[in-house]
Amino acid sequence: VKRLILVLGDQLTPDVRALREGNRETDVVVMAEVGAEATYVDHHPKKIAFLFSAMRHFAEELRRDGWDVRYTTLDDPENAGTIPAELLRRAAETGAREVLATEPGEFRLIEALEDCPIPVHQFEDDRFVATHAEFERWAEGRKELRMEWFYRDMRRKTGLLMEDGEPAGGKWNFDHDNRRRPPKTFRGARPMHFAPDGTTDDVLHLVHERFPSNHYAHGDFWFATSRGEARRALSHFVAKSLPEFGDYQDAMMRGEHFLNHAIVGLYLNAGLLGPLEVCRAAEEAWKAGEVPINAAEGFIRQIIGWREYVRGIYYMQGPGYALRNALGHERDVPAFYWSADTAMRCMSECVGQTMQTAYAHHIQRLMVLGNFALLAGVSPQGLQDWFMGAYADAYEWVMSANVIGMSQHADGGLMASKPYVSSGAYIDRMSDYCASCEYSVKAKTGEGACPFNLLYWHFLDRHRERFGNNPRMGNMYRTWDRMDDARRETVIREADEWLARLDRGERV
Ligand code: DLZ
Ligand code: SF4
Repeated sequence: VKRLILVLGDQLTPDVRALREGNRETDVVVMAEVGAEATYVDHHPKKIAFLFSAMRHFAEELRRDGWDVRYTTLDDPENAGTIPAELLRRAAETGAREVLATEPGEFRLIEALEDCPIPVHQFEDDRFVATHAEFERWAEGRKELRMEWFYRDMRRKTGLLMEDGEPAGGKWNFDHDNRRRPPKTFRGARPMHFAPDGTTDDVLHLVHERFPSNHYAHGDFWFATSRGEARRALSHFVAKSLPEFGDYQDAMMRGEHFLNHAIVGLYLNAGLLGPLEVCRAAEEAWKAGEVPINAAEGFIRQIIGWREYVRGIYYMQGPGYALRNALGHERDVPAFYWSADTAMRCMSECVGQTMQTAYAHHIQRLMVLGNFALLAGVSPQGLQDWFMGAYADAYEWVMSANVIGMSQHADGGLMASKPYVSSGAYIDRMSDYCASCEYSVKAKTGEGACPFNLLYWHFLDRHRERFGNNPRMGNMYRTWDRMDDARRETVIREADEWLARLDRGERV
């Protein structure tokens, strides 16, 4: 009997579960570029172009491997517009009565497949180190979830950077060495660029016509769009950037969009690379003496530690997680998240590079874009939608725990024991942004005071009931309490005035 095998845009792996379960002699692969997936959030056109081009290249690969692939392009007049509707159309066309699917990375789509009039069997996606059951077993009965403990289990499970059952180099985590302040001249090797081929050109043209974004940039597309290219990008990173990746991992420099970051998250999350092949490449380079342990460990931890951990939380917590708003934050995402038009240099740099490249690194996301939103009381759901659209690597399974949990503390502390807030001083230490800002990072109040400084105290003050007794925040509250009353009043009044200007749509 003929069955359909659904392959989604982020399942571009030859041995993805549904393909393994299927039969290439009798089954038919369904892939579709659909309006519903391309518009459920305001995606960056480079994200859409990357996925469509990678999907088209992957479909060709499958055909070469002997699969019958029914591929629907976005501009196909028969295009039914959604994944379930495309499945029904292909079922009618082929006579198939059943669909094999790999579980999607978003509950929205999992539910749509469950509701599909034709039976869809959703197999667990096993392109990850930990299974759902394994994560749940690990999490069960723990009062607090902390990535570090989970990560050690994943090191033991994979054997990565392990020597006779002990962590290589005598420590599990070398992060202490990775938070150095960057020298002024710090640059980094740029990620490998790929010239668009004919397939990518077609897609770029289509995306330009159909998704004429008035904020995100279309031009200068250089992402890898096939597995072969993605592997070359990985090798390039390991050779050129990984040796220096560790030391200044958290640094931010004006006009330098990539520093020594790998820019493989989008390839990993779409399935062009697998987590273990990426980690083994880093481990091999360390074994060969080409990269120091702090760089290899820090990189591998992002993948088998953090990436697996946020995924585990998403599936364990269920669809309600993304709706949580423990701090009751309701402000709209400020307009400058789409325009970069703000006097705050850190924000204009991070938003501007996002608009340009569909990429920003973890500290730009967490300590600038996320930090500001948390301090200003922006809706976590609004912010999550923004992140989902802005970044080429974004899907809900990876974004929810990062944005709702880690960044916005909207899960009430499940993921992080204290909120990730900082004043301007942290940004100044890790970047060269403040030197060219219209605000002064040194000024705590008055004309030109850095908004991060004002809003930091505003945040602590308005959430005193929740955080006042948090031992990890004791120092912050003691500092606040030591200020005299008049000063505290000035800070709060100026922060309120600043927020009022933001709400009136003034340039801030
Ligand atoms: C993100 C995305 C976009 C923009 N377009 C498509 C598409 O047209 N067809 C498709 O199969 N997948 C697309 N995707 C990826 C899906 O949204 C993704 O599979 C789900 O969000 C689950 O992770
Ligand atoms: Fe950002 Fe404040 Fe520094 Fe300006 S002074 S770049 S607003 S941290």
